[in-house]
Amino acid sequence: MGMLAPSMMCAQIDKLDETLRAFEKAGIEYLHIDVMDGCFVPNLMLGTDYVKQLRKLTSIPLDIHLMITEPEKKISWFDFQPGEFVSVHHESTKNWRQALQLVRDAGAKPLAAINPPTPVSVLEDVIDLIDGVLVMTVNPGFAGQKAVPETIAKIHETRELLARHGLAHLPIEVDGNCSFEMAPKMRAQSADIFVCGSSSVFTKSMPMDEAIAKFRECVK
Ligand code: S6P
Ligand code: MG
Repeated sequence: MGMLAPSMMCAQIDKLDETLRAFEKAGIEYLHIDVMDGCFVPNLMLGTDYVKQLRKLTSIPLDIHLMITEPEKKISWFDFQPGEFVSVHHESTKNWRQALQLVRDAGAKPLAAINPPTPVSVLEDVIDLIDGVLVMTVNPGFAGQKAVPETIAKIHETRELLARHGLAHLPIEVDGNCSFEMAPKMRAQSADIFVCGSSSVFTKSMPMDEAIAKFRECVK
C-alpha cells in the first residue's frame, strides 16, 4: 500500500483546520512541508515557525522537504521530532553527509533527496546514513508542474541500488505531479510515499475526500 503525504503548500490557509481534520479522518500518513529559501529554488515557502505551529494543530507526522542552500548550517533552527522525515538535497550542499547526520542527531529520520538530472549513483555516498530516498519527479520550486519523464525509471533504479546494499526495505518517496495518471506508474516502479498536491488531493475537480479515496486506489 502506498502512503500519502499531502503537500501543505497547496493547502488553503483559510481552510487549514478543516483540511487537517479531513486528513486525520482519511488516515493520511504524513504532511509534506516544502521549505524553500529563494536561493536553492526560485521560490519562498514555509519556514521554521510554520512547522512549529502545524505540530500544535495535528499529530499527523511531518515530512519536511528542505530546499535550502547549506542545510547543515540551518538544521539547528528546526526542532525536528522523532518519527519525522527530513529530506536533504544532494545538490544543496558540499556537506551532504554532515547534513544528513545532523538530521539523525536531532532525532529525525534523514532522507536523501535527488533532483531530476542527478544520477541515482550519488546515493552510494550516503547509503549508510539514510532512512529512505526522495526522488524528485519535477525540478523543485513550484506545484502544478508536469513530471520529467526520465525520473520515473529512476524510482526502480533507486530500489535496485538500495537492494544491493541490503536496504530494499527503505521507503522511496516521490514528489512532483503524483497525479491519478502518473502515480500508478510510480507505484509500479516501487514508490512508497507519494507527495500529493494540485494534481491529486488538492485538485479542483472533485471534493477532497473523493480525491483521497481515488488516489489510494491508484497506489494500492
Ligand atoms: C515542489 C515541491 C512539491 C510540490 C508538489 C505539488 O518543488 O517540492 O512538494 O509541493 O509537488 O504537487 P503537484 O501535484 O502540484 O505537483
Ligand atoms: Mg516537496
